[in-house]
Amino acid sequence: MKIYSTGKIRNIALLGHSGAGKTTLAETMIFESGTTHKRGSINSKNTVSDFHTIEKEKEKSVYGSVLNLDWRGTKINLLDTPGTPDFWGDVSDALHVADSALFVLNSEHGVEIGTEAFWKAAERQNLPSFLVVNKLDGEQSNFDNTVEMAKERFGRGVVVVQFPYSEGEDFHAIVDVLKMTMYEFPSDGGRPDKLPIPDSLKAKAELLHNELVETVAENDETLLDLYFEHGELDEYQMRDGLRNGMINRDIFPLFCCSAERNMGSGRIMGFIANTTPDPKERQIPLSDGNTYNIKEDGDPSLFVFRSVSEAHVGDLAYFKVMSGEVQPGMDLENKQTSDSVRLGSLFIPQGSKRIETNRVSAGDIGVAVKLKSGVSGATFAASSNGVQFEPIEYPAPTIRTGLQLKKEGEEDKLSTALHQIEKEDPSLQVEHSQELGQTILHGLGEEHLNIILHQLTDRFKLDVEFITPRIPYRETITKRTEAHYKHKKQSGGAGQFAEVYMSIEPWYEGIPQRDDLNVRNVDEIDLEWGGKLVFQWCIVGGVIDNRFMPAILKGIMDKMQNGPMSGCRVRDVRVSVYDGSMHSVDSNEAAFKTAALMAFRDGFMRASPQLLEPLYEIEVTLPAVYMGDVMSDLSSRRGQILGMDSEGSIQKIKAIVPLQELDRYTTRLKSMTQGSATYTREFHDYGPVPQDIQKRVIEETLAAEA
Ligand SMILES: Nc1nc2c(ncn2[C@@H]2O[C@H](COP(=O)(O)OP(=O)(O)O)[C@@H](O)[C@H]2O)c(=O)[nH]1
Ligand SMILES: [Mg+2]
Repeated sequence: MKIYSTGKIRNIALLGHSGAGKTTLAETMIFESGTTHKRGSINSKNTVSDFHTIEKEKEKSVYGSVLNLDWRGTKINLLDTPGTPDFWGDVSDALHVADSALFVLNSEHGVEIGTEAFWKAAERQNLPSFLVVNKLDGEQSNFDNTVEMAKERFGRGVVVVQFPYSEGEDFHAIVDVLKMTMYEFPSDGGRPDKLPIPDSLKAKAELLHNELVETVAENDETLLDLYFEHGELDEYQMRDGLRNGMINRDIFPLFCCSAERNMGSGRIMGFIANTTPDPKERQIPLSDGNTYNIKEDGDPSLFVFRSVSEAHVGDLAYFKVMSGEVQPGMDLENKQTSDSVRLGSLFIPQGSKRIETNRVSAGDIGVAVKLKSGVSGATFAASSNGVQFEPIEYPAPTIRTGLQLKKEGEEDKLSTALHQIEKEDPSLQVEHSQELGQTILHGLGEEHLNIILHQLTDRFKLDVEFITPRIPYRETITKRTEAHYKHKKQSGGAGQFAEVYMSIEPWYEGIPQRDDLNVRNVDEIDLEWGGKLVFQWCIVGGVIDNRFMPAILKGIMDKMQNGPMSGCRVRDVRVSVYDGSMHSVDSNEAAFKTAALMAFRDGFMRASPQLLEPLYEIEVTLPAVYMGDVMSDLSSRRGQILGMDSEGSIQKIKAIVPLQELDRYTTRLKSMTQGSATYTREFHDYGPVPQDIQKRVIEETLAAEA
């Protein structure tokens, strides 16, 4: 296994909307570099990157994969990613370990919504980015339109390095305005001939060349001086300028290719090797808020960005070396748990394959087997090295579903399987909700959840199904009532006696004090399930002994956990206990607890109870043409529109929508917009449920209890 120095390594994330050609481009690059001898294709289901059965079935990427190739002495690691927001988890980790991002655009469609979303993510990570316009051989190819859209969305920093000689069926040559030459390809692609730029395109090439040089010069004072002095920048000055412009995200160079016909990938690999920043140049966030640069020497440290389990092998931890050199047999410490581990065999990943290696240098990507606690986000380093890298941030879920076993008896197996899947896919959240009595999966889209179901049935052989997830409703009251309960029981020996009077009222922020009561003690309780209980002790003259106060509070809390109206949690009430009586022998804690519970229940039901439902703030991003449909659908979902915004032909809608109306929303949105829209959501607050739904929920609870 050849070992590369850090300066000779490039980690490139391939990003872009599904179907743009990322996997095909990766396949073409590996082939063109001589790393593989057969070029696979999506249609023949034999690419290096899409090796999972489900990916072959769907003919598209579902999981991220790591490939590598050698381009004239530089090692290029390609982090191929799935292009739909459903599988965003593997995009997050690729963004985290890449040194630059290559955005693949489909010249038949221009900049698509997925691409735009990933661009924003790369921007948040401050990741140097460049672009390639693919599918220039496509019938509907429109290079100029694609470039225009890219400039509109990503700014003037997008600069053309290449344009096609012709597009569509006749695509066979690319004009390069950096090298000022034309590449003409044989009909089956591969190595091009270098030709002078034809006269007919000279003026255009000159114009774009000057634009490119000026953009580079404008972003670098030294280069600007040189440019003024000589009226030109040489190839090396251009490389430096482009690299610095990329690092500062001022410049986004744009290239051309047809991945399918194997035309153009060589030049892109050359650019990656010569010009894109190496791993040492990336500012990596640390847990303590500082940043870090990869170091070639020093104590070894590594960051795990993905964890996968494979039959017959066990857990595989994908890692990037952050300093020094990592070797099998080394003792390292997990910086989160302080566990000490000894590294076993190490490998270099190539799609589904792994090649064993005896060292991995700083900046490179490797795989460790059976690395204890080697979960995604973990830092391992020599015990003397205190470094700890910031964990990867995954997007918030947009969809949820209930999950249940079709027959009982496999609960443990299910829980182990979910635990494993959650470890491998941190974008999935598994919630065992005691409140709802359901297992709820939170994911990034219907396709994402379906892949989880597929794993559970196929890989873990579990007989499971999705069910409608219950809604975590809340109960509250809308007016004040007084309640009284006397608990009295005489059964043989010792009796039970307790009597309480309480005032129950809706609580809200800034509620005035009760002047009519003699408040002796206030307990302001932040409820686990949101909202508050304010408990006031207003007993005078010792009619109820202070020692019964906790039992009374407990009685109220018990009923709040199992609301009087529908069994849902209660929130936002103020209860003032102001009178009562006790018996010197028969009064005890249990009696007061019961009395308080009964009084609370009775008062609550007379205080005009109201059911509340969770509301989410959502943001939908969609092409303007679907605006009408999406808006009217939102209003049928009881949505309250907060605002609209537009960026070119892309629209954004912000709205507050009840969770109940969002449970099938991703699917509906997809079908309404031909898959071109995305949305994000965030919990907003609880709000009152309309009376008809309240009535139905109460009836359902009563029916379930009967
Ligand atoms: N005509 C044409 N088709 C392409 C090209 N690149 C990829 N494709 C096809 O487009 C589809 C999607 O490609 P794929 O590599 O899976 O896209 P990804 O989702 O970005 O990984 C496949 O059917 C490819 O064969 C290209 O340059 N030209
Ligand atoms: Mg793909």
